[in-house]
Amino acid sequence: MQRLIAVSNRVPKPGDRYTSGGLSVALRNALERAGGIWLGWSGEVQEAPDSEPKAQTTRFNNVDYVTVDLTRRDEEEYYNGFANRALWPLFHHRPGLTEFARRDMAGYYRVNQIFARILAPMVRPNDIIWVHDYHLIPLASELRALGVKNRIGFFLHIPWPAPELFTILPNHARLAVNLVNYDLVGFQTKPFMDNFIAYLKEEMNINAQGCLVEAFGRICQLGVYPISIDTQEFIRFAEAPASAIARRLEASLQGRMLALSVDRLDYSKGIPQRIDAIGRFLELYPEYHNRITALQIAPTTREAVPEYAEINREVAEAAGRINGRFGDIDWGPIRYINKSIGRATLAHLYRAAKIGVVTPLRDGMNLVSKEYIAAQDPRDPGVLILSRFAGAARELRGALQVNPYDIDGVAHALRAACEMSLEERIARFEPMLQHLKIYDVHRWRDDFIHALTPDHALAMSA
Ligand code: ADQ
Repeated sequence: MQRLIAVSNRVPKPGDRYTSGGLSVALRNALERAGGIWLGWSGEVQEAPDSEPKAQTTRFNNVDYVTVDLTRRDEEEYYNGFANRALWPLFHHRPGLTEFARRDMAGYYRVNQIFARILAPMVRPNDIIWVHDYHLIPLASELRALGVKNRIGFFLHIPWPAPELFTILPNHARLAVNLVNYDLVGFQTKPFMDNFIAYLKEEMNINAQGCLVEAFGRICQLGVYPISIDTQEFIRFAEAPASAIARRLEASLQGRMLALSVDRLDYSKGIPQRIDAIGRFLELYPEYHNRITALQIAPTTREAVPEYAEINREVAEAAGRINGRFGDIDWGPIRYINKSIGRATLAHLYRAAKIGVVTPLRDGMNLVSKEYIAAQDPRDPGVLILSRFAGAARELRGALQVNPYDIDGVAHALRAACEMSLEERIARFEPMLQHLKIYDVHRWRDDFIHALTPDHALAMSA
C-alpha cells in the first residue's frame, strides 16, 4: 500500500475538523484513506536551546501527526527571518521589504535538516512525500542526502518571482537546485511556472523540455495545479440558517449595501490601497453616502515581523481618515476589525455582501475570492471585484477584474458593482460556480497525488 507523507511548516490539530480550512481537510482525507504521516513545526518553542529537537507523535484515524518543537533561534532565523523577511516579500515582488541575512539562511537550512533527520527513518519504500510551501524548499535535497529515494513532490502556495527578482537572493542558485531535487514541482499558475523555467534557462543554461527539467542527474516534472476550496462545504454553510453574528451584521446595516473584504493582515493583500479606493468612490459618487458599508476583516499574523505591525497601523489610519472625512453621526463607511471568524459564519457574511472586494497586489491564488463565489445565493448573487494579480483571476473570469494600484479604476469597479443588473450578475456568477464545483480542493489534491505516484511517472518518461 502506498502511504502519503505530508510535510508543511505547521500541522493542524488531529481531531480539529471544525475550524480547519479546505486544504487541511483535503490533505487529511487523503492521509486517512491511505494511511500516512503529517510532519511539521508544533508552533512551540523549546526551552533548552542546545538539545536535539524532539518530535512528538499523535496517532489519529490512521495518521501519525509528527510535530517538532523549535528553538527560539530557529523560530527567529528560519520562520521570521529567511521565510518571512526574505522569501515572502521577494516572491511577492517587494524587494524593498526584503531583508537577507546569511545567519537567517543558515537557520533555514538547519531547520530543513532537522525535519529531514526526523522524517527519514519513518519513510517506507513505497511512500510518496508531498512537501508544502516556501518554508521547505530544501527538504528534498536534505532527504536525498540521507538516502531517501522515494518520489517527493513540492507545491508552492505563493507566486514564483520573475528571474530578475529571484536573483536578488544571494543563494538563488542553491534554491533552484533544491527545487530540481523534487520529482514533481507544482505551481498555482502557468506564469509562475514560466518564471522558474525562464530562470533555469537564463541563469543556469538549462532548457526545460515542455514541463520536464533534466539537470544535475535528475528529472524533475513541473506542473500547474491551481488550489481551490471545498466548494460543496461552502455552499452547505451558506445555505444553513444564518448564525447570530450574521443576523447582528444584517441588523446593523439598516438596509445599506455591504462590501466585504476578508484577508490575513498582510502587505501583499493591498488593504490600504483598497481603503483609498473606497474613499475615492465616495468622493466621485456622493449619491452612495450612507448607502454602503465596507467591512474589512483582517486578523493579525506574523506579529514578530516589523512590517506586519506597520501594515496594521497603516490600515487603521487609512480607515480612520476615510471615516473622518465621509462619515456622519449615524454612519461610518468603513468598519475595520482584526477578528478571525469561524468558517460557517464567514460563509454567511460572504452571502450577505452584495460586493466582495478582493484586491491583493500579488497573490499565489487567493481562496477568499473562491469562497465568496461559492457562498452566493444563485438567485441573487453578489459581484466579485478581483485583482488581476491574484492567481484566481485566471479562473474567475466573471469577476470585475481590476488593477489594485489603480485607485480610480477600483472606485469605478465599485460603482459598476453597485449598479449591476440582476441579469448580468447571474450571467457572470453561474460559470464561476460551475467551474468551482468541478475544480475544488479534492480535485486539486487528487491531480497532484496522481502525478506524484510512480506509475504516472513511468508513463511520462516512456
Ligand atoms: P493566504 O495568504 O493565507 O494563503 P488565502 O488564499 O486568501 O490567503 O487564504 C486565506 C484563508 O484564510 C481562506 O480560507 C480564508 O477564509 C481564511 N481567512 C482569512 N481571513 C480570515 C478571517 N478573518 N477569519 C477566518 N478565516 C479567515 C496562501 C497564499 C494564497 C493561496 C493559499 C492556498 O498566499 O495565495 O491561495 O496559500 O494555497
